[in-house]
Amino acid sequence: MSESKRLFFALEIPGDVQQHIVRWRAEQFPVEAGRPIAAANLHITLAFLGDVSEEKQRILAAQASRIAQPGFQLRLDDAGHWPRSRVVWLGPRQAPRGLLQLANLLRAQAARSGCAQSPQPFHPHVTLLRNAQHRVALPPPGFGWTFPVDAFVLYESLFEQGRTRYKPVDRWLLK
Ligand code: 3AM
Repeated sequence: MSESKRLFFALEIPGDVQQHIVRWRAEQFPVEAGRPIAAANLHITLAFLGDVSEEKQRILAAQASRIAQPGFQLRLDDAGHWPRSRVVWLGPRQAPRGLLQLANLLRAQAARSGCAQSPQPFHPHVTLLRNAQHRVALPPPGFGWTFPVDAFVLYESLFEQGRTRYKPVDRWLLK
């Protein structure tokens, strides 16, 4: 039997934007607000797949490779706190249509392949802090980073030496 991998589709955040975000995060949130996610792990999940066999990964990758849609600009200019999941996040005030279309398609393909999808509506976001269990003062409006999105990625979620690491395993261009 082949080994399964914990996988998800996501958008990358460019390295320079990751660095800007973590600097801004350190200024905006006190250390007790929650556990900061490492710069290299900042991403926007499009579809969580769970533990996936090699065979199912091949099917999902083949479906992903047939997606034909143009890239888009993404502006991250909103932040919030979800007390139930204890997450502080960064996201777009206005999600681009291309982002919603891509996520909907990947989530529908995943569901058809037997990867259960959350019934919650899709809220595109970058998780900034985890274990944010107390009320958090949110940054005043006025922040924001804009970047072009020209690809989406299949990541493997690994837990190594006490740390989570997201390893890109496949990548498709939007064009
Ligand atoms: O992008 P974020 O950080 O919100 O919360 C997990 C993370 O999302 C989410 O998948 C991303 C990469 O790990 N995730 C983990 N388990 C999940 C599940 N059972 C899940 N999303 C939905 N259902």
